[in-house]
Parts: sequence; C-alpha cells; structure tokens
Amino acid sequence: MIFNPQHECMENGARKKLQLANLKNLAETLYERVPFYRKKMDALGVRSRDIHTLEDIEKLPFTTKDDLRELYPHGLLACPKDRIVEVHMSSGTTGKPVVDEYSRNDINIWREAMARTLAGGGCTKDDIVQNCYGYGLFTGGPGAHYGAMTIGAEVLPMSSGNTARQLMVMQDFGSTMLTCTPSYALFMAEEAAEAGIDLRKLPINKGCFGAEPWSENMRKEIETRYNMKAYDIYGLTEIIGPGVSFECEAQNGLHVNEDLFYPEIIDPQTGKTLPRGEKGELVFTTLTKEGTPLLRYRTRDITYFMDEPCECGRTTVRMHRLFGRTDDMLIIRGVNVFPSQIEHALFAIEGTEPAYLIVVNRGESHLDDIELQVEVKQEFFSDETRRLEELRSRIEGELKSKLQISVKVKLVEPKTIERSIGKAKRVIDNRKI
Ligand code: DLL
Repeated sequence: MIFNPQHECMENGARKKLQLANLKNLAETLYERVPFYRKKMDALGVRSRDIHTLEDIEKLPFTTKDDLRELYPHGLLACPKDRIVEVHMSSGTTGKPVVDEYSRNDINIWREAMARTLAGGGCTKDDIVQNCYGYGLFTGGPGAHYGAMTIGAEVLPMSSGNTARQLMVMQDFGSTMLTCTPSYALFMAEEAAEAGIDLRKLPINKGCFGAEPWSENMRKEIETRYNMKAYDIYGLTEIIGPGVSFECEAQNGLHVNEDLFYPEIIDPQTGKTLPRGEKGELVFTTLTKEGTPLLRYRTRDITYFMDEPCECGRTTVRMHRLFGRTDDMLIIRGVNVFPSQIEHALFAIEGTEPAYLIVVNRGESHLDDIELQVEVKQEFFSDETRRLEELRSRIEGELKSKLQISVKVKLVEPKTIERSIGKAKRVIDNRKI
C-alpha cells in the first residue's frame, strides 16, 4: 500500500519545484536563527538568494557529527524553545550524544514519514504491530509507534528485551507485523526454537527491520524462520529517526522520503557531489523541519542512488541498502575492510550461524590481526573434529580470496557470542591507535 500517493508518486519536476522552494526557505531561516549556520554561510559568502536550482545546494555548507557534538545540547535550535514538544538522542557511546528536538509539526512529519515506511512493508489498519524497538531516548520505538498509529494499526508497545514475554504476546495477541533490529529478530527466533514455538505457524507475516547493518543473507534467515517478508528501513536521529528511507514490496533499494529529506551522495574525501549511481557518502538536508533542521548533514553512511523506475509506482529516488559507514572501515595492514564484507562472505558458507564477532588486535610485531569468531551449528560440535577443521579452513580460504587479507577464524559453539536486544556490536577493536 502507498500511504501518500500524492507525494510518493509525484511527477519529478513538481517534486523538484517543491524541494527548491523549501530549500531556499530553510537556508534563510537557518541564516536568521542559528548563529552556527550564519557564520558558516558568511564564511562562504552564500545566502538563500544564491540558490536558483537544486544543484546550487553545493554552495551551502555541510554539517558534521562533530558540529552537532560541539553544539550540544541546544546550539542548533531554529525555533523558539517553547515550541519543542519532544526530544530524542543517539546513544552517544563515542562522545556527547546527538540531539533531535521536535516541534509539534516535526512530530507530524515523523508520523507521516513512518506511516509511509511501514506501509511500504505492507502495514494496514488491520495489522497488529509488535514494536520491539527500544522506547526512550532512542528514536526506534517511538518512531514505529507513531507510524503504526497514523496508519490506524494496533500497536503493541513492547520495547526491546524480555524475550519470553515477547513470544508469549506474539502468540496470544496474534501479532501480524514485527518491528525491531534484525539481530533482535534473529535472537527471538532462536529463543522461540528453544522453547519449541514454531514461528512459521503464527500470524506474523512481515516486519520492518533497521537501525543497524544487516545483509541479504540475514534477511533470508529472518524470512525463513518466521515465514515472513522482511523489509529494510533506514534513518538516523539527526534527521528524524527511522522514516528517512524504506523498502517497498520490490525489496530492491530503499525509497527516500525526498520531499522531506533531500539526499545527496558525495565523495567523502573531497566533499564533491558524485555522478548519479556512484557509491559514496550519503548527505541529507531536512527540508521542512522546524526544531533542529540540518543543512547537508554528512551521515558517514555509504550507498548509491538507484534511479530506474520502481515497479511499485513510487517515483521517489531509491538508495541501495547500506554498504557500511565511512567510520566503520577497518584498515588492516593497509587493506580497507568493511565488517559487511566479512559478513557477506561468511553467510554464504553452509554450517555457520548468523552470529559472529570481529576482534582486531595489534600484535607484538605491530601488525594487525583479525580474529573472526563464528558460531557453528551444534551438529558440527558433536561430530568428529575433522569436519570442524575443514569448515574453519574453508571460511579462512573464502575470506582470503574475497578480502585479500588473512583472517584467523575461531569456531565457537552456538550461543557463545553475546546477543543484543538493540543494535548488535560486531567489532571489537583492541588496537590503541
Ligand atoms: O538507528 C534510527 C532507526 C531506528 C532506523 C529504527 C531504523 C529503524 P541512530 O541510532 O541515530 O538512529 O543510528 C543511525 O544507524 O547512520 C546507520 O549507520 C545505522 N542504520 C540505521 N538504519 C540502518 C539500516 C537509528 N537499515 C545509524 N541498515 C545510521 C544499516 C542502518 N544501517
């Protein structure tokens, strides 16, 4: 179902006109109300009157995560403080959290963006949505809640954790849709199998998963274990939370809500706009927000645009599902490696479970080593050690040929790697660089 055909299927020229008008407005508002942006625009000698086409956005300054941290907590506020009705923050594990302050209108934008998102995953007013994204400062829980309510579905505001209760509610209330991180969806599936619950027989038949990287193989795993359709949804606190882009039934790229969040792809090194279709860093400008709107925010997420028309009828541009982040790239002995590449190579190998951990160490010789801990199906452990040894060297060989680096593989028993109820932690980097 398309939640808002008027905007999602708008003719591209008409959408561009709307985007341009909103961009000019935004540039003027930010110049007038946010000293940080005024300084930046003065330094570049640019004002809203210099914006004549959407391409002119390149004249405007970028915003970075470091800027947000420096301006914590209220430095980016662009409307009177008494208009703010809700606040969310990222977890801030690597510094001060980044903050999003929402006016009532911003919450309405979020509702709309998330209604489109869940509708993309097949949600209708007849659905019972079991929402296991965390509630609180994290945007996942409230975002999915607002979206489901806007559609008129019934929401079970479970938050994450307490898996036994999740499974009980899923059975007793007949949930038809699941919203949570993909790693938590798999964790619940494992617990269900252990408790003898056959998820495939329950009414749950679709889910919207995101907030962390996941692969096509993980999607297949979730779809098989639940007998459901699993959709990728993307967003970030700084821009609105979830609701920035989402997959439709074609499951081929994520439609960007581009009338609300204007996307660009740039070369992360030079900051220059890349030709359409090239892979680079995703940048967003919030076109209609009032509380903490952002100009050209550098997400550090890596993807490319897919311009070919989508069979669903939406005309919004699609982004390929994420390849990783500019800042999660590991440089091992000079070779650039993304955790997603390791996951991709690993999951193609029969016998492994979808749980793994990448540990990076710097040895005495100052050379970096990657150890990959991989869970293996129980039957391998009860078998002769030769089979385990064969599997181990097969994984090492596969990784070596795909990534051009040597990875030490350690096979571990099922359930040894710590599970997460929110975003999974896949990398431990012990190097002190
Ligand atoms: O994770 C918002 C969200 C909630 C999205 C629920 C989807 C579902 P943050 O905590 O600010 O916000 O983290 C944002 O998470 O820049 C990406 O690096 C990553 N991320 C989000 N969605 C995906 C996805 C929420 N579908 C950061 N695939 C982003 C891969 C994702 N990474």
